[in-house]
Amino acid sequence: MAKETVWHPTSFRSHTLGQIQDGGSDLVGSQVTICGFMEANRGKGKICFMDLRDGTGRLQVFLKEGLVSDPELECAQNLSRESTVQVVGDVAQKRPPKVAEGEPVPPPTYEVVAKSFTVLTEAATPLPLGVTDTVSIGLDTRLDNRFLDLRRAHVGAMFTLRARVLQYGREYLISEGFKEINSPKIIASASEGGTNLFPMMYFDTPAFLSQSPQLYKQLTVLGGMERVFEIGPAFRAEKHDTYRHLNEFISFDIEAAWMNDDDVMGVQERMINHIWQSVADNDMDQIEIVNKYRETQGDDPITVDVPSLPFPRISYCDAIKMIQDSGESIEWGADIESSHCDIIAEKYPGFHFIPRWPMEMKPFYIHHIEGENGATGEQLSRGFDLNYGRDEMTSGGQREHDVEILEQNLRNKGLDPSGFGFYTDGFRYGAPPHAGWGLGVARLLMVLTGSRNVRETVLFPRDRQRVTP
Ligand code: AMO
Repeated sequence: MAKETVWHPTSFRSHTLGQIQDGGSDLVGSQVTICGFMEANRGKGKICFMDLRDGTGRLQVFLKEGLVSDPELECAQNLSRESTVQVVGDVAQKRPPKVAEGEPVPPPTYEVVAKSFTVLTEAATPLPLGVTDTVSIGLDTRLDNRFLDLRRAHVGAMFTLRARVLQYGREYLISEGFKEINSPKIIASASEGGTNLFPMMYFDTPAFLSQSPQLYKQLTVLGGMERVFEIGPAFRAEKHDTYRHLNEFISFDIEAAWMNDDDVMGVQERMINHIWQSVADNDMDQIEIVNKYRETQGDDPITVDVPSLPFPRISYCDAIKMIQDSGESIEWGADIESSHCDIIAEKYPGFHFIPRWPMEMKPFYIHHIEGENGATGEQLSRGFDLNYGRDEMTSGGQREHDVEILEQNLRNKGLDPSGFGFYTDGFRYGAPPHAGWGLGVARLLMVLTGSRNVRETVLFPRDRQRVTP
């Protein structure tokens, strides 16, 4: 599992700050070259202390008259925060703090005593936002200056956690025989219905940005790849303006032959369980950084509670009944809105599946259920959602693999099968039963990091108001 990272020296540095911070005792007395952003500088006259930060940690640098030149010392004392510097010096153990008798002695810490000091770039002042401040900063200012926002410890930790979630998800699926694929993002026909497409010109032909890898992941499984997954962008021209919708998002998709809806729900819950367990085993340092910031904002700390298996399954029919029993008016066949999800979440606050939606409400590629109808006689489907609390994380289902029914499904949705020949042809020469799902990565991260807005978990979000940076 999580292997030790190998930090080879680069042209600019011999060691990372994290290496010295964590492995300082072996390095005491050795000369190192380090680089970093200068977070703070203290001291006048003959000395200066600088706090440096790189992508691996933080370290104090000590500069002293006589050990560095006078211009170097003066430059260090007057340097603006967030400037980048390179330091050559010797690793030393810091003088331990005085502790009262009987108090535990803290572990040793290290610093670099500079022999030479170079400014790589000087940061302009004032900074558009404070990197070490804990004052709350508006989301728009943060997103406009994401390059600086990311330098804040808890924001960096959130994106480290995001990278880990993708890593653990990948490694889990690979352990179940899935292979990673990449499908085209420039497409000629819609997969999730005809609306919400971003049109574009592909040379002289009208085309669209892909809403989902749906049709291509299916074609790959029809091609015999058996189990595939993709982590890639999906584009939706939806006019939503909510905390959980973006116009570009990363969709984590799987598709697998010889599986039905129940089977792929199993894959999903095992994968999420593995992700949470791996974060609990390896990444609590990042969670603590996030919690340290949350404390300054008066927010409750986040905990990593590994969800137990299996996740609850509340069929669409049972969900409707539950909502009706609570006194809300909802008809069988209606969509389950967020306010309805709140009712379900009272009983099932964590991850829970809602399987067996009416066929009418699911896309044309979803498989129907034989011989079982809904409350008012409608056809049920093998489509499901995964929710966490009030938010949908995933949609998925078993796919229709009988080409005649598939073409009828297209017609039922008002779509012309002739526009889908590249897809339906894939079913004419032997088609395995298959199933899959698509998971919104940012929404899963919201759950893990206790974020209230999906934009917190996306580096450069694209919404109706924002297309830069
Ligand atoms: P669906 O359209 O439900 O299903 O999308 C799957 C998941 O993607 C996320 N998602 C979004 N996240 C942020 N902003 C949006 N605008 C947005 N739209 C969707 C959600 C959602 O659950 N092809 C099917 C999947 C499948 O059946 O395999 C599909 O795309 O978390």
